[in-house]
Amino acid sequence: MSIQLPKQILVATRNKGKLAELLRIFQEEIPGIELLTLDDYPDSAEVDETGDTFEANSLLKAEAAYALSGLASLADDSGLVVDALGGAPGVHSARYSGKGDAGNIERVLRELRELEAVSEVARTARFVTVATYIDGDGTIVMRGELEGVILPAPRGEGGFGYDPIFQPLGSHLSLAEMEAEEKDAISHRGRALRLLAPEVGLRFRHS
Ligand code: ITT
Repeated sequence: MSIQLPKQILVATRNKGKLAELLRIFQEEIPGIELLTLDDYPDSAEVDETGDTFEANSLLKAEAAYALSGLASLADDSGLVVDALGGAPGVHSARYSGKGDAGNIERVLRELRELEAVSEVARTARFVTVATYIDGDGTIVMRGELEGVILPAPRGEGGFGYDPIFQPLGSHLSLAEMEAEEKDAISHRGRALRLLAPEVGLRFRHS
């Protein structure tokens, strides 16, 4: 029996922070695979994320990448789920304020403050990633979550997105105060990819 690795996988995200994490984690889990990015497909259209679940949007993005490239493709749909905000920003995390990461953070903190002005509020939240991989043999979907609390104000310069206001349970650091590898080891994205990678590895075995 020989093990044959594919030449290439297309990592289908336009988010630079996410891309860096996906490349780092996937490379570590399945070394020896060439990872392409959407920079290799400059004319690819942005995918309309019309689904109302992380699973639906992750699948839309993976399918679009696979249709575009014909290559094995990996997509990540993710977001921050804040209990006191009824699960918002959720699947709308990327464009919650329409004003980028800083605006998104501001909106979450403002909405929590407004609730706190009325009554006591739980600041519990979780990050969710649904990673979807598609090749000629079909689709693999894995979900990873990270539980934590929303801090009263941003802390740290690392990571991306909502990292400065998210403190994982059991940690005294925000995700933005951690080293990249420290975040990967516990993150929603790390968890989803560490579940996905062995399944992807199995796909490439030929008897
Ligand atoms: P692609 O669709 O091109 O992958 P996107 O940024 O639009 O990029 P999503 O729709 O999945 O991706 O939105 C995810 C948003 O959730 C992202 O823009 C961040 O605001 C937030 N997010 C996801 N993972 C995060 C993480 O690990 N740390 C901080 N924020 C994160």
